[in-house]
Amino acid sequence: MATVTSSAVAISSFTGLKAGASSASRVSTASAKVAATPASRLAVKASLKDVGAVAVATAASAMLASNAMALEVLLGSDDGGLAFVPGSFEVAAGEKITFKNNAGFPHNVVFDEDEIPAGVDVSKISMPEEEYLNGPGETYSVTLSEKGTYKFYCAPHQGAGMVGQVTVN
Ligand code: CU1
Repeated sequence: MATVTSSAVAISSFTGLKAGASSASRVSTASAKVAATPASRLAVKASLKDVGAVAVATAASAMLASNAMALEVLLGSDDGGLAFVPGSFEVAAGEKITFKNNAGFPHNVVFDEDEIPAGVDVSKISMPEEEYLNGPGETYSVTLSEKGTYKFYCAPHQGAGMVGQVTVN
């Protein structure tokens, strides 16, 4: 049972696909358990590629079970890396995306005005460049309604490679 729980957590945080608030709180609780046992966390990471297909299937079922659509992206990887996790992902138009401080903060989320669909106002989807999420667990949420590919970055860590991409379908 413990193994199943760990896998489910890894799937949720790495694909960012999940549905609803009840799912979110379950992930938080289980994340803490995983973090407390470094060995199992490593094992989960190592198996991520293998469970990728399962992750998609699980997320799809969860979404069918709930109309609430939301996706969570971690700011900073569990090992302290300056990255969005996942760094590249897809959402449905109108699906809420929540960026959540995980490690290595302060972070922020700024969309690149030259790398978003035509007609989208970059100031309406970005955090201000000089505004940061400073505390653990702080979030920034955005909903994208125009289909296309959007690129974004963390202003303080762009130079360190903290960039991401989302495709809205
Ligand atoms: Cu950052």
